[in-house]
Formats: sequence, C-alpha cells, structure tokens
Amino acid sequence: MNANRKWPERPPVEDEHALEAHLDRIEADGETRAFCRDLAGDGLARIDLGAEGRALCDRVVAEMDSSFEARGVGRIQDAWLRSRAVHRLATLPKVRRLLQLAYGRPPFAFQTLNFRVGTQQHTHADTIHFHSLPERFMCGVWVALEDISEASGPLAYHPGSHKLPVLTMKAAGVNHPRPTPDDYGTTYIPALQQRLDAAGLPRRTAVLRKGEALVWAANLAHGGSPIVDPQSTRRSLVTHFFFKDCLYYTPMTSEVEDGRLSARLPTNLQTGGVEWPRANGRLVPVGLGQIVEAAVKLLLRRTHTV
Ligand SMILES: O=C(O)CCC(=O)C(=O)O
Repeated sequence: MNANRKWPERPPVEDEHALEAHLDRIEADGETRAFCRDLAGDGLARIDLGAEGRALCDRVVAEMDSSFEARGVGRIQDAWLRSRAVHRLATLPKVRRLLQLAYGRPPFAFQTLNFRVGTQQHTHADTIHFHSLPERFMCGVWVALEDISEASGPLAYHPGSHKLPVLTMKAAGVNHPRPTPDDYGTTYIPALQQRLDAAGLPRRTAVLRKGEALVWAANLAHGGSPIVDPQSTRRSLVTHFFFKDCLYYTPMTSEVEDGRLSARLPTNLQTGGVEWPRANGRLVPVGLGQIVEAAVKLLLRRTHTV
C-alpha cells in the first residue's frame, strides 16, 4: 500500500485557495482558523503557550543558562537529549495539534536549538537547510523564553516571502556539482536578499512575551536583527518540525534540479526513534553518516519521550 495515500501532497496551509475548504472539512475552531490563516497569509503565526508554556520557559532557562557560560557558546543544539524541560517545551501537544491541522500530516519535532542572546543570523529560509518531498512539509517554532525587547536583536522576518519560489543553491547561482556550506554565505545569502528587495517585501521584527511561540513556514525569509543593547539577553528555543512520510533532505548540499538529494534520517523527539525518509510510500536509502548520527542520538537521549 502507498503509505502516502492518506496524506495531502501539499500542506493545506501552503495552499491559500484550498485552505478555507480544508478548515470547513476538519470543522476547525476559531483559534485554529486564525492560526492557519495567519500562517497561510504571512508565513508566520503566533501561539500563546499558556501557563504551562510560561512555567516551562522558566525551567528551560534554569536548566540551560549555565551551559552558555563556556566562552564562545552561542547556541546549543539538541538540548532535548538531556533537558526534560526542553523536550517538553519542544513537543507541547497544543503546538503539535495546530501543526497537524494546518499541514494535514502528523508533525514531529526533529531538532532543538537554544539561544541565550540574539543570533544576528543572515536572512535565510529554512528550505535551504531542511526540506521535504512533497515540498514544504517543514516548519520552525520559535519560543520566547523571556520577554523580548526590541534592543536585544529580535527575530526578523519578511511576511509573505514564503510564497516566493524556493531558492535552491543552483537558482542562487552556484554552478558546481557539489554545493558546499561556503557557497551559502558567498552566493545564497546575497541572492535571497536580492529577491526580497526585488519583491519589495517589508521586514518586521517579532517582539514577543515569555511563553509566546511563532511558527514560520519552511520558505519564510527570516533571521536575527542587530543587537542594539550589548548587555541584553534574548533567550529562545527553536524547534524544527518535519511531517510524516516524506523524503527529508538537506538542500544546501543537494543538487535539487538534478534530483540528487542528500537524504536525512531525522530523529522524532516524540518517539525517541527515527523517521525513515520515504518517496511515494517507499523507504529511501540514507548515507552511513546519517545512520551513525541518529544512532548516537538514540544512545545519548534520556528516556523522556511522550
Ligand atoms: O533566532 C533567530 O534569531 C533566528 C533563528 C533561525 O533563523 C533558525 O533557527 O532557523
């Protein structure tokens, strides 16, 4: 049986014309409708994580802050492996429920990133780091672990930019057969900026309260704005999600137009296992490096799956 048969081939939330019919079909409540309409229109939607979310933010800060003391540590990847609070916040049922309704496939968190101060990251879309076939079954969830100030270098984004065509390394101007991470800075970042300028899409910043989350669509252009107050903190947790039964890959090192995709073997934070990539319902081979990395995570993780 084709394992993909029961899932949509395009996320309903990425298909503005089909969205309203989808919301009626699933008998969506008011909160879900508002969330999906924002995500469809702007490529970004806010969720209030409530009292549980705010309490978890405090726990994450208490558990993680000392890890940033080592000089030079700017971000901590996959702290969910050792922090129960990070794991819980990254897999909150409220967020998973909204993602399931918006995308029509079960979501799964596959990685977390903790930050203590603003990232000042170049504007990019996650579709250059992580993508899927069918396309756009990926999103980011950014949680404010404290009240964010404008001076701390908040998340910046271009509403509507997710509707632009996905920019691949080749489309950005990388002409050699094996794109490298260096090509990202020299070619992809300026090419994306040029596209945004040409499209005239405005840039906004996200000044959130503790316990608020932002979901961004896979192709939304976003990054970190400049830090104005060097003493400020901007504690945040970013969780990246894929959705069930897709082919997961790393576009930056793929030749997308020629069909040579660097397949990924993402961990599923909810189950603690891996999600083997699939194309048309069939398992896709992944490289040995991916298998070793996934095995190490399975060995390292604590037993706090949900
Ligand atoms: O938090 C930020 O400033 C940017 C985070 C980001 O772009 C990402 O994790 O993809």
